[in-house]
Amino acid sequence: MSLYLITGIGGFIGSSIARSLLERGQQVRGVDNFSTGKRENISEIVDRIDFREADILNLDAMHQACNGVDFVFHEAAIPSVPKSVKDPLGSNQANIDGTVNVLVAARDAKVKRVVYAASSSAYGDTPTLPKHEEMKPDPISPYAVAKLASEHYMTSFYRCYGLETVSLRYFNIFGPRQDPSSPYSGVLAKFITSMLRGEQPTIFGDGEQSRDFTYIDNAVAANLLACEAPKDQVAGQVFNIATGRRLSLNETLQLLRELTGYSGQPKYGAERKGDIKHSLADISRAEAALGYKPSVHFEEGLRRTVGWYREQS
Ligand code: UD2
Repeated sequence: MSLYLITGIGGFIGSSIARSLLERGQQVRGVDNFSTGKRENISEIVDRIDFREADILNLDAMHQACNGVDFVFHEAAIPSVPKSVKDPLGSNQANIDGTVNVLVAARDAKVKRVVYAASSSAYGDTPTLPKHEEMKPDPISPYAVAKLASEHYMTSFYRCYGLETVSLRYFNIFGPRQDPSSPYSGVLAKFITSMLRGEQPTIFGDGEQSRDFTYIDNAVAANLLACEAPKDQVAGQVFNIATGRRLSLNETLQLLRELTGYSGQPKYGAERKGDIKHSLADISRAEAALGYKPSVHFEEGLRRTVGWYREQS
């Protein structure tokens, strides 16, 4: 049995990793300051984990959290493109300074490996599709810059201190428990919950922008594989985690009309600043090095997600 630390355990992705580890009989410790995470995401598991309310910007708390830990999943972040455009300093602190704190604490505690929640936003709007890891990054938003900087810190800590790190570039992860309630929430959580309420969803731009939407179970599986993969294949490296297929928002909305029963039309608004047009991943590197294969395809993930939000409402 290993001890895993999850930063951002109250978040949608962190709490999903925690549940999966508990199902496998592993020991879980988690930290969250609930700036974006939610207590209800861990309410049903809180008595089976070692939970500490703490901010990743508190280095002492991170040192204590890393004590005795085998693996760290660093999921804590302020995860939003538009929020970072509005508040670049806040994004920089949480998404870069916070990462360096976690890395210093993990290095000092001699953690075996740190797996990091990187972002597809690092690629920016370069026209080449699909995006593969050898491409030169071209981040647009402060959020994308911060996520890319933290990837570089991951690699730097492997090179300078020998701390094994793996960066997983998530492509628009979605699924149950993703927070729909903030103006900065992920588009699918917002669309699904408003359509289930019979309310009109808003598309920013013409709706022809596309994403490689990735169901949460695929991301969780990738994280577990990233801990198990041999060091010489993964340490200090970056991997796309996605499905290798993209859909436009207009196409997605059509699928959601069938799944939610919402028959109205969307409202079209102004394009969002810092947004990118198309996103699609080449996942061959993750397949080869991690043995990653997306097991839940988009439509099935969407069906499960709509089912979950419907149960909640
Ligand atoms: C970026 C990253 C993603 C993850 C995420 C964290 C890319 C391609 N993806 O997601 O991997 O790191 O940041 O937040 O950079 N939209 C609407 N209506 C709404 C809400 C959003 O039309 O009510 C549009 C939005 O303008 C964008 C698309 O939906 O074109 C997706 O937006 P998002 O906020 O769900 O995710 P995105 O792509 O910024």
